[in-house]
Amino acid sequence: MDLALDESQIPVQPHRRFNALTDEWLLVSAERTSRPWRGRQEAAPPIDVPAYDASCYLCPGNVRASGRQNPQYDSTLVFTNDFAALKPDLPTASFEDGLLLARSERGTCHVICFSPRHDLTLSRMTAAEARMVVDLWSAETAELGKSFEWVQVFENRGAAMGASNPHPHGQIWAGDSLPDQALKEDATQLHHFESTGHQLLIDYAEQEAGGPRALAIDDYWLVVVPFWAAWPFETLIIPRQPVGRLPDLSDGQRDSLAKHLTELLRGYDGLFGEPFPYSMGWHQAPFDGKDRPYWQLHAHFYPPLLRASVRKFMVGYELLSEPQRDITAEAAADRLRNSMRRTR
Ligand code: H2U
Ligand code: ZN
Repeated sequence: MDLALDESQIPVQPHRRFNALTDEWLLVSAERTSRPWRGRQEAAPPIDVPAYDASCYLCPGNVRASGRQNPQYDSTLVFTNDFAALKPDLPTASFEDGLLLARSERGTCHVICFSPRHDLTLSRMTAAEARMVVDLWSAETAELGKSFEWVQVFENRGAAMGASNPHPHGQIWAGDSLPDQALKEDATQLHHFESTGHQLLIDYAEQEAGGPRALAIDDYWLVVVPFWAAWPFETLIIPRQPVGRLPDLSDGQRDSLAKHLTELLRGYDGLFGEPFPYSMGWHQAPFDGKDRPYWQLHAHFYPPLLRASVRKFMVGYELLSEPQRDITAEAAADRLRNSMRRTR
């Protein structure tokens, strides 16, 4: 028998949820977190980080691995990654032989420092300081969008996510092709726009506003644990008006975003009482000269921790079949909302 449930009746027993943004399913098997864990424990993040570290390649005035010297910057800094994964000056080339296909990819990689202070984190910045990061993300996007189709702004924070240095920094990679995640979101957003005349994420934000997964909301933004979250404390930040790209954000939207960002990140840090590792990044409309009214700007936060010092591994079933999560999105939202309240 197939029962049509209303939302409050969604079972805690194993079920699958659909990710409308990527057109993928995931398995939710709540209440497995009480199982014993004898595996790897993440190292506690370093405490007593100094405001300036002479051996840090991001601190003002220091010399990087390439031998280049950072200026004595006093707010933010951008430089081309000394070990860039993408290079701008490449001849286009391709290789094809039966099922084997390869194409050259032109692009560039920037490193951005959020602050000269080695010991700060985005979570502990004032809203005014975080606003400078929002402005930097936007300016970099506008600049790189002149030359490249896809501009990926992101931050890896914490050793658990492979960040190489505690100095607050992020990266921007820009390239000529739409990567896989972009292609999936492009297709779902286009389909939704063609069939309804609305942006998919505007409709989604409308549906989540004030609901059990909403973490914060104002006239400009919704912060939410998505219904389809795969990582334990995954979140989405969505502007509530149509916005295609970071440079399109108004002054009011930027100020509000800076406040939401710091509040969310402090909530993350408060969850287990330690700096919370994560990968975050912005998805925005491609820059290929085409009109993309169906694209809605948004940020994904993918933190790996399930419990203090215990990370969720996307292995086994997740790698071979589909993602699986151990606590419901609603339970995660409750805990994160409470932590945000405590740390505000
Ligand atoms: P992550 O911490 O997210 O790895 O970012 C740091 C980046 O900084 C990394 O991509 C670059 C690395 O290549 N880097 C430099 O460009 N110059 C250096 O002197 C060291 C690290
Ligand atoms: Zn530093």
